[in-house]
Amino acid sequence: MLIRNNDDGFIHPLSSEITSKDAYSTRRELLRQWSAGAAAAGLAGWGHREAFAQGNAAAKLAALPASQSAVQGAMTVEKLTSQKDATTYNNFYEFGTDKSDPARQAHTLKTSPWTIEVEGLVKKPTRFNLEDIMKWGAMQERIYRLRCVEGWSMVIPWIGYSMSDLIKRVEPLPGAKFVEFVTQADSQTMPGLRGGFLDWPYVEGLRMDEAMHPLTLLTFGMYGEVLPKQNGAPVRLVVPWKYGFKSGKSIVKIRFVDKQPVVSWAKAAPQEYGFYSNVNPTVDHPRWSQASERRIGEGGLLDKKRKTLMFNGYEAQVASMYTGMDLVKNF
Ligand SMILES: Nc1nc2c(c(=O)[nH]1)N[C@H]1C(S)=C(S)[C@@H](COP(=O)(O)O)O[C@H]1N2
Ligand SMILES: [Mo]
Repeated sequence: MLIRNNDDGFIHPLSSEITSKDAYSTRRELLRQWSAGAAAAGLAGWGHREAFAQGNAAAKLAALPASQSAVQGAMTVEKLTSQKDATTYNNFYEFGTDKSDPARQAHTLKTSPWTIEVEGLVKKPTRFNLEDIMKWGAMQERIYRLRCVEGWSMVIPWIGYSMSDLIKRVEPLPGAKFVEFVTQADSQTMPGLRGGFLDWPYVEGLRMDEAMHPLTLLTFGMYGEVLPKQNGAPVRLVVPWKYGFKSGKSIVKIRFVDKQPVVSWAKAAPQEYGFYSNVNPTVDHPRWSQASERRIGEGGLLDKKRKTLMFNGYEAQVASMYTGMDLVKNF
């Protein structure tokens, strides 16, 4: 069945109703349209981001080749958010709390050399070079929605491999029940560390089965290129069925632990941000509803809203991990 998108007349099939080959060519077409139409999609009121994009046109990022992903749910065919929007409207509190801060300030982040320390309940705790880690899985492109807890969302072609590839490689011990992700905290290069309400470093965590889920992406790139600094270079997580803050950027440590880690947002405001943070439109944030979201690039200031889907639309793939759990209590 062909669905007509009311906003722009763009026609796209439901991913469940097409073969993956069709999905891929449709996706290619999307990519083509996206690159052709990115400038035209620029919206009034977003001028500072336009200015940024123009001012930094010279900052070319390296291409990151990737193949099509066969993982279920990774082939969502939806109109992509423009690369400009995805790289200039960001949350990365280490570089400031305004959405335009990371794009303006993250250029100071030093991403090379980069190492990740694998610690805790693993066979052999080791510090690895990014270049080595990048070889532990086949780079795949995956189109995931990312929904921020604040009520906006984007559709981004990420590049990486399943976190499970790394986990298998480092051989966690049976006692490892959770994985903690510690991100970079360098007061020399990250102006946001001086102020702010979060304890640094920014820490996130997943239960082992969540971390092992094939959709959980250890992410090195987006839009065919390595990650821009404001999007969490050189390596971040993307957990598509959880609110955006679970997807830690610029990871420096991966720690296997036996107890549920104390994660940054839950520590800062435990009534507002739980450990699980699954996208759940039926559980309101204490200060706002989570029933709908604004897709960045759609409607702009007119604030067109779309209904937020359970598990951000990945219910078929992930719901079974939470059977028997009270998702209102475990928010
Ligand atoms: N280290 C770090 N990672 C982070 C954040 C942050 O402030 N610091 N913000 C999170 C939030 S709230 C969101 S919504 C996503 C946004 O990712 P994007 O800006 O690349 O879209 O990154 C997440 N990862
Ligand atoms: Mo967020």
